[in-house]
Amino acid sequence: MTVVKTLGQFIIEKQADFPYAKGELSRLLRDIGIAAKIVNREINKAGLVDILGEAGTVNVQGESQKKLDIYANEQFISALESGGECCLVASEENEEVVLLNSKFSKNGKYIVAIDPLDGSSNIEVNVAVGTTFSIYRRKTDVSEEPNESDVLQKGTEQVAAGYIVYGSSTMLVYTTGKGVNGFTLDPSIGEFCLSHPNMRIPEDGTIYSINEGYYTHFPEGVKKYIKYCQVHDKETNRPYTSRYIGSMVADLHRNLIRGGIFIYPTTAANPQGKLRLVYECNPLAFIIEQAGGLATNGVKRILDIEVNKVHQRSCIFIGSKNMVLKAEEMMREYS
Ligand code: AHM
Ligand code: MG
Repeated sequence: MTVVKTLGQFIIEKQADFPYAKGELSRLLRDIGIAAKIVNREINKAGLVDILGEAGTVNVQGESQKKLDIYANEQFISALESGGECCLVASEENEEVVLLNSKFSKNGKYIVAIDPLDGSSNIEVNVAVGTTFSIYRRKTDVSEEPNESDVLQKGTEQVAAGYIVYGSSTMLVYTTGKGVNGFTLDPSIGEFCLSHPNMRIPEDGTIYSINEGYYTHFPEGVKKYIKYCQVHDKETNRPYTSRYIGSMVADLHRNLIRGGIFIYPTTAANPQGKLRLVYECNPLAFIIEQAGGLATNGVKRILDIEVNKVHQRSCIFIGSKNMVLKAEEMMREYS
């Protein structure tokens, strides 16, 4: 008989890794898992119930429509607020940080940074999307009101991080700094079940993921690396395969399992890079490092970058160790 281990069971079991833990982080992770299931349900029926319209417009039933990214934002925030362990949320959907004021959450010890629905433009065409999240300890004292300064912590300060990929099946992958584990949602029992224990990213991969449409504006080092990926060389399995979904979580999830590199460099439209450091790059960098890979901005480790703004952007080179090292080498040499 195959024994199924649910996310809830796994989290409780892992609490033993933290002897002084009171279960607060475990409850917080559980709350995120609950919101993920609700968001997943909505994504699955998106094509059926006509909620794909622009925010603020009215659907045929006369109800006001919400885009799924706004819906997802509300679901995660409300799950965190009722869960009571998180006092403040920084979200891609909110310009300002959101204070959670319920009786329990205002004393919560944690803060969460989240992109509730990354790659949301892909929903209309039935392509995978994702959620990324980071959990930090609150820095302000409980006697004060938590504020933006609580979010301005380096990636190395993350207590836990993860992503959810809503794909051909829905998966939640997370780390608390002791390896990476992946759970697949079994819709028949409504639970995330451990399906990918102790995930490791291959040190060498054969996939490179980058939007080559912006090629002419890439830094010289990136152009050289792309050319390197395309050159024929039997020994290193080149040319590599190019795969780009346009949902960072989905691209990264595939590369984590198969081995590969994802790059979003500086471009003309995004001279600092497009992706957001706090809730997109840092959680994924934590996961990938914990799985044995690397994440840099071309010269510096992502997790060591100073955070000055909640919505700060960064360029990113992330994935299999030897591929990221090679790309970095080219950035040093040519950019
Ligand atoms: P979003 O947060 O507005 O959805 O943008 C983030 C997404 C990533 O998932 C993806 O890798 C990237 O934007 C794609 O951007 P581009 O179309 O410029 O390649
Ligand atoms: Mg995003």
